[in-house]
Amino acid sequence: MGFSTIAIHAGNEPDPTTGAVSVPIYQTSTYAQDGLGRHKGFEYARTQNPTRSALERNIAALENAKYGFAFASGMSAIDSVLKLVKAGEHVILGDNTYGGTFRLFNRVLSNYGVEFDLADTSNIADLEKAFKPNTKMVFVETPTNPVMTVTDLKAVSELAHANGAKVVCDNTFMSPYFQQPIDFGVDIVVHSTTKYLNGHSDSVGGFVALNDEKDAEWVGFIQNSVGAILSPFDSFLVLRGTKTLAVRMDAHDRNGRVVANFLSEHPKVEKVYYPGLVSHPQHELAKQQQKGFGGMVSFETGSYENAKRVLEAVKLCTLGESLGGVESLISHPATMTHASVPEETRSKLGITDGLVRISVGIEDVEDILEDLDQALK
Ligand code: P1T
Repeated sequence: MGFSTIAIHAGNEPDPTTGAVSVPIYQTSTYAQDGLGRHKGFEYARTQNPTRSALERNIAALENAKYGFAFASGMSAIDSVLKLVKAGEHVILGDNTYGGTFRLFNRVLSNYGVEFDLADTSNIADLEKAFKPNTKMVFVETPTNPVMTVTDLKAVSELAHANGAKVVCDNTFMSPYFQQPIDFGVDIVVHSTTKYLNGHSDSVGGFVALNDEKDAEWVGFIQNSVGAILSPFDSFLVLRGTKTLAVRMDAHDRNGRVVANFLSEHPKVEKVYYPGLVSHPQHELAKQQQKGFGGMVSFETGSYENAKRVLEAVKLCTLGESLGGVESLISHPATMTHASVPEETRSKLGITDGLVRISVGIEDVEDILEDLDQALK
């Protein structure tokens, strides 16, 4: 079956009691039981909820995974996956991830004895040096937030598996429509469903997709034990979102390419970060591994003052955190999404004070270009 067919039908069976074509929002905290130890498979809504289960079947299918778990946010999904790692074990974290992911390792997990080191996962030789005897996991984002570095998922998976470690890929920027990491050997996929999967900037959520039965059992156990579950209403919203994922991603990709090309020729722009540009250092790899390039584009304006002027002059684009919604959003990574990353690391990666990130929406692209042009001028 094709991607759109799966997106529209997986998990979306007509409701067994009423025939409702759209999975209802089961807004209940508990379920009547027929007798002691006799129930319909639903005991308590932290543990099971039919709306959430439908979404879990849906996104797991889109990621070519057997198991899926929906969480209250992307961060709680990532935190739950990291509960597969024990105190005294080591994780290699990509040196450029969403700032919140770095903060989780640096300020939270480190207090519980989880060791970690940063490595440039796009450089296999660099990554190889980071392995230790107690390395249990490699965590990558590709393309990275916000400088769009692409990691070879097949090469990383082979290297990690040879060293007895699992690979986790944060697939938020691509969505399963453009990239299915499990097909390249990745063990676990995580998402912030807040972004493209939901797609309408009206829900915060996260997702974990995986194939290993034992790990899935543990992630499910953590989901129930810790309780950072996605609500029935948010599950409904994301389930509605994924039905149009393919058409939205195609539109983001079309506009993203046009905006990246426009910026790369603009006299006020020093550098553009977008894997769809032939000038991108991993353009060929991106073409092999991704089915599209998406709508995330970052660009260098040269200084904090220039960035501030652009960010405050835009009229159509909204200045704000987040990405992946139908509307264009523009942000300043250094002071917003990546403020928790030390300045030294930021400047090494190119997250300068002059860097601006745009989540290109699906408005008419001429209007986005006109807005960016007047703001840059
Ligand atoms: O915000 P939340 O749903 O908890 O997701 C966290 C997260 C995880 N992974 C990636 C790649 C992300 O980009 C994010 C959140 N990012 C933003 C809010 C942002 O503006 O970049």
